[in-house]
Amino acid sequence: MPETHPVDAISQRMDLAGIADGLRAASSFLITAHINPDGDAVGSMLAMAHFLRALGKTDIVCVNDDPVPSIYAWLPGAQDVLSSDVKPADLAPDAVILLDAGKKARVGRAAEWFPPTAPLFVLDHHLEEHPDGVRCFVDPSYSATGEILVDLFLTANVPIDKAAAECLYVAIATDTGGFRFSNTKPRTHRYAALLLEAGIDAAQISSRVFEVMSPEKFELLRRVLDRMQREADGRLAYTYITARDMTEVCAKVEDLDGIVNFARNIMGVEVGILFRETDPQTTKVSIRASAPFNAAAFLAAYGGGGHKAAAGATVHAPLNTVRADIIERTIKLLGEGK
Ligand SMILES: [Mn+2]
Repeated sequence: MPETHPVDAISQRMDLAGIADGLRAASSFLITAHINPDGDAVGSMLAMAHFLRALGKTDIVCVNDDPVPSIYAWLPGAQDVLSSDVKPADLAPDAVILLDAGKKARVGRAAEWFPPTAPLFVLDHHLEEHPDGVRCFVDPSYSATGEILVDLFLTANVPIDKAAAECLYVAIATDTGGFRFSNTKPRTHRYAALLLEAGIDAAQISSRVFEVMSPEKFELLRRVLDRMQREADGRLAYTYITARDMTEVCAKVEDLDGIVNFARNIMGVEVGILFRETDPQTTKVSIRASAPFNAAAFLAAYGGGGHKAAAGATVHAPLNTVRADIIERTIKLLGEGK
C-alpha cells in the first residue's frame, strides 16, 4: 500500500502529498472535468496529463462530454481530448481523476466511462462538502483548479515545463478574469510568476484567450449590445439572446462566454443580466452583481446558484415571462437597497 496522508478520514480528504502518492501508485488514468469545459477545466485536464507523463506514466486518456472550446484548441494536448460519445473498447483505467468539479453528476455521460473499481481522485476549488471521490483535495481558497495543480507539481517535486505551464496559466488566468477578480491572491501571482519562468508567452496567451473572438461571437455581441436596456437610474442593465439569434449567426454555446459582463461593465451598473432563450419554454439567466446585491441568493428562488457576484439559473418559462418577472423583482430590490 502506498503511504497516504489522510486529513479527514470520513470524507477521505487528503493533502496533495497524499494525492501525489496515490497517483504514483496507479498505472493507467482517465482524466475528466465538468461539462461545458472552461479554461480552468481544459487547462487542468491537460496539465494533469503532463504531470502524469512527467511521473513516467504513459496510459492516460482525457475525456469530456463537450468539445474543447476553439480558443483553447491550441493548448498542448488539446487535440487528444476524447468526446464521451465513443468509448474506446480497451479502456480500463485503474485511477479516475475529476478536475474542477466535485460531483460525478457534473461530468455528464463521461461518468459512464468510470470503472466502478477504479478509485476516483477529485481536485477542485469549488465549495463542496461532500465530493464524490475517494481521494479528494477540495479547497476554495484556490483561485482555480490550475492553481491547485501548480501546488501538486511543487509538492511532488515535478518540474513544470513550458507545455504544462501554458495549460496551467490558461487555467488560472481564465478563472481569475485575467488576474482581476477578487479570488486573485498573492499565491496566485506567485504561481503565475513560476509559469512565466517556465518560458510561456503570457501576452500571446492573453490575446488568444481574452481578446480574439470568433466572428460568430462578434455577431452575437453586436445584437446583444444593440438591445441593452438600462433601468433603475442606470443601476440595472440587461439584454437578451433568442434561440433564433444563435441559429442565425451560427453561434456555439462557447461564444456566450463573458457576454453578460458587458451589462455589468457599464459605469453605475450594480446588476447586469443576460437572458437567453434556449427553447420556447426555457430561459437561462446569468447575473453579475456588486454588493450588497447577492446574485446567488436572488437566483436561488429560481433553482439557480453560484456566487454573490456571479450566478446563473435555468428557468422553465418563456423568455418574455422570465425577463419581466426578474427585471421587476430586481428593480424592487435595488429600491430597497438590497
Ligand atoms: Mn475553476
